[in-house]
Amino acid sequence: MSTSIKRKISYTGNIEFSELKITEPSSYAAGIPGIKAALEHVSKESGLFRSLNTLSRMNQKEGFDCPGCAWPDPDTPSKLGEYCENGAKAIAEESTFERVDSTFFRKYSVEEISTWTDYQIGKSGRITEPFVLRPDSIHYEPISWTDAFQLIAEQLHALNIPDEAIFYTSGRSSNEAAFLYGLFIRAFGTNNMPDCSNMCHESSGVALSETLGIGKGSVVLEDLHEAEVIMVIGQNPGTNHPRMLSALQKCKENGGKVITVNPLSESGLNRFKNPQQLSGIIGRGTQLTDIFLQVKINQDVSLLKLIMKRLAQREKNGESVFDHDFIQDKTNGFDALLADLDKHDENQLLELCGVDSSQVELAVDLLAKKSKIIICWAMGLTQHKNGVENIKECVNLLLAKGSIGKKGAGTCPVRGHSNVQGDRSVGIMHHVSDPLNKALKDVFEFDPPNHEGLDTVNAIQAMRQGKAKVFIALGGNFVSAASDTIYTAEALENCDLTVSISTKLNRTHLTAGKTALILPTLGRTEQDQERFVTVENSMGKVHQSKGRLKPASNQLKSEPEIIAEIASTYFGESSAIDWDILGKDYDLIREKISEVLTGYKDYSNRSKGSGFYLPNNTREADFSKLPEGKAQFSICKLPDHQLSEDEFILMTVRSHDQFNTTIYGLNDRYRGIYGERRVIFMNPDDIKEKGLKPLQVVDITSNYSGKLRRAENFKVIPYDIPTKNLCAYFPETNVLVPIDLYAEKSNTPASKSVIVKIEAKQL
Ligand SMILES: Nc1nc2c(c(=O)[nH]1)N[C@H]1C(S)=C(S)[C@@H](COP(=O)(O)OP(=O)(O)OC[C@H]3O[C@@H](n4cnc5c(=O)[nH]c(N)nc54)[C@H](O)[C@@H]3O)O[C@H]1N2
Ligand SMILES: Nc1nc2c(c(=O)[nH]1)N[C@H]1C(S)=C(S)[C@@H](COP(=O)(O)OP(=O)(O)OC[C@H]3O[C@@H](n4cnc5c(=O)[nH]c(N)nc54)[C@H](O)[C@@H]3O)O[C@H]1N2
Ligand SMILES: [Mo]
Repeated sequence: MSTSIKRKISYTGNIEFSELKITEPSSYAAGIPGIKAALEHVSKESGLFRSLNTLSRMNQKEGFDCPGCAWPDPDTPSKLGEYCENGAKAIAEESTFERVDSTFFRKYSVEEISTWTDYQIGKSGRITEPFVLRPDSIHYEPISWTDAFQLIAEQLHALNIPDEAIFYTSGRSSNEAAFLYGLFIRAFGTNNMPDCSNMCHESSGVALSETLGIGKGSVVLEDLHEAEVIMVIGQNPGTNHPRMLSALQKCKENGGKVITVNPLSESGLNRFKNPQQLSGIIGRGTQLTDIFLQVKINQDVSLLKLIMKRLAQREKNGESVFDHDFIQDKTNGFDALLADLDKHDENQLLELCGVDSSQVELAVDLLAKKSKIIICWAMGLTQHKNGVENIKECVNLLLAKGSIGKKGAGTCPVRGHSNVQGDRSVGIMHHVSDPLNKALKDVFEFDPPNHEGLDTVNAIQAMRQGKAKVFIALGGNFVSAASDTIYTAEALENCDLTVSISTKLNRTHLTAGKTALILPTLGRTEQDQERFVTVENSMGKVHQSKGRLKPASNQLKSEPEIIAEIASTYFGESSAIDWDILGKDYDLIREKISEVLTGYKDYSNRSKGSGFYLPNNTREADFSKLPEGKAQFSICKLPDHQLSEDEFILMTVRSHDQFNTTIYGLNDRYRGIYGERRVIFMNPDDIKEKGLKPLQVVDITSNYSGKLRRAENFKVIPYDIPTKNLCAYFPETNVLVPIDLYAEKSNTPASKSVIVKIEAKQL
């Protein structure tokens, strides 16, 4: 074996500024600028005709599932194609004409590519064939598929125990790929299956399982149309789930009201001009938010307690507010909740949450009278130290109002990646599930490991400490997505082998182990012979997805094929499972899924057309699996942030032009930012108090557990954000998120509450 060199990799890339232009934040979402932006992105990347043809297939019954978010499709999609601006950008990104081929890697070393920004790296294009980075080299070079699989098998066999391998999953993989991957990993002998969920809705999963008995939401799309009140907390749907705006619009048309809880007044939640309606193009659009509660970062528990305290007070005054029959029959712990609310001081709660008392009263008024209430939430609640309790507090409100298990009411954690929920449902999970293990043993005749595996945070620690030596990723961009970029990069570089099954080049390919492989795969939009795959949307509906475009290269393999070949090369003749056949025949994979898991009967057939819903106990108000067969109220603590005079609390969010670590462009149109990502949003009073000026250049530092972290070069943007609160984009700010700062119970990195200081840059 060749000697291993230390490569000189930049973990963050170029931090120079580009051309910043700022305007007032947009007063509405979508409309003509949305259509224009969509067309610009698609025609630049892959030609206008090809793109329009592709867009018209998106989210149609015979088409492919949008590789963007997991928002469900209506049963009768629009003839125009059920897509949105950001879905169009996701397609453009995948169907680009740019290519990362052997010429590209001969020209650029990993050292050089690492100095580029994530935006530049992503724009390099689609990967055309398998590549290897040898221990003594700084250039990827082509390798045959057979040799690549052989290399993986050798390294896996060389481990002392299976737990020295880590198998990451991002959320774009189909159910078929994810099931096969989980099957191989367990047959190999480990539960080390960190996935992007760990950084995302893990807090929701934990909170909902403990309180309602299922780690998923309870509503379906029609419930949103019927709801009397929808609360949107800690979520920016205008950018991240644009098609949700149509559902909010329908709710409004039916007389419903929308309460928004957010430190920022996000344009997408204000006025919405639906691009698929004439009135949305030439009219004024629909005002979505009725009541805006501008909460301070991570003070949602204080706000929700205040709302419930005032509701309880009304009840004491003789108003009928809570659903006592539901509380009596279906829940546990309501009296304790009331007693806890009594202990809290109204003024303290008001001060903590920072919301105007009269605004809170408007919300209380509405909630008191209505019972068809839905709470939608996303990363603004999950990515805090008390992420799990944030969600439990939402469940408290819904339970008290009897807003669970009935039409037009319930929980709506709005998922991220298009199939993150499906991947979990079919077995990507670092925890041990006894029923799953038993079923796998019955169907496949092996003993799955019955000890817990590693999640994302713990997997990084294990690689860092040399306890894990092989890292395999089914999609994603681990180094840029995970917290503490430098720490995570060093952990990956510590591995003997890192393998990325990817569509496009990203930073994780550069923070490579001693040896690294890139295995290129088909994207969601591309033809996979005549096969189709299936995915599960945010509301638990499983349906098929079939790509139509010509693949980016004739050397790509599908994800199931790659996984099957890794497995068959590793096991050779010694496995009872016929991996080669499974890798070819997705109907057979689906048959096996239906034998192992409940809810997938007649899977292939039922997934055609508009698909089928998986069982969901909360939807039926069935809590029989919980203690005493009841849904559980929870007592949640107030978050405790002791900020010193010069400290701020920073939330790291998405701009309008990115999908996680994939940067589509440099604009954040709704927030009025153009041409630059290294910006920090700050309250004008704080800017003044610190003696700073708008657009001044600063560094952001965090000092957690005695370790100083620094993100350099950000321009200060005066913005309507609560004082002592800051906002900046990830992944640029992930260097600041401490590896050991994560949510209790779910281990989700607390990337929305990083304590930081601002240092004016000496230029
Ligand atoms: N176009 C596009 N679509 C996407 C993605 C993308 O990157 N681009 N990512 C996908 C993925 S994986 C996910 S998980 C989702 C993410 O969807 P979101 O969760 O909407 O994404 P974020 O940008 O992280 O936005 C968090 C929102 O929460 C608010 N917030 C932050 N902290 C707090 C808080 O303490 N309290 C409250 N009440 N609000 C807070 C922020 O102001 C912001 O509006 O989107 C999915 N869809
Ligand atoms: N600071 C901070 N950090 C965060 C967050 C935050 O809000 N703040 N959000 C977190 C969240 S919610 C999430 S979900 C994670 C996301 O974490 P990841 O899922 O790991 O990251 P992505 O950026 O979505 O991954 C993009 C890469 O996936 C590959 N890819 C795209 N499509 C496919 C496909 O069809 N198949 C395969 N095999 N590969 C494909 C491409 O190579 C692309 O470069 O990031 C988390 N990190
Ligand atoms: Mo996510």
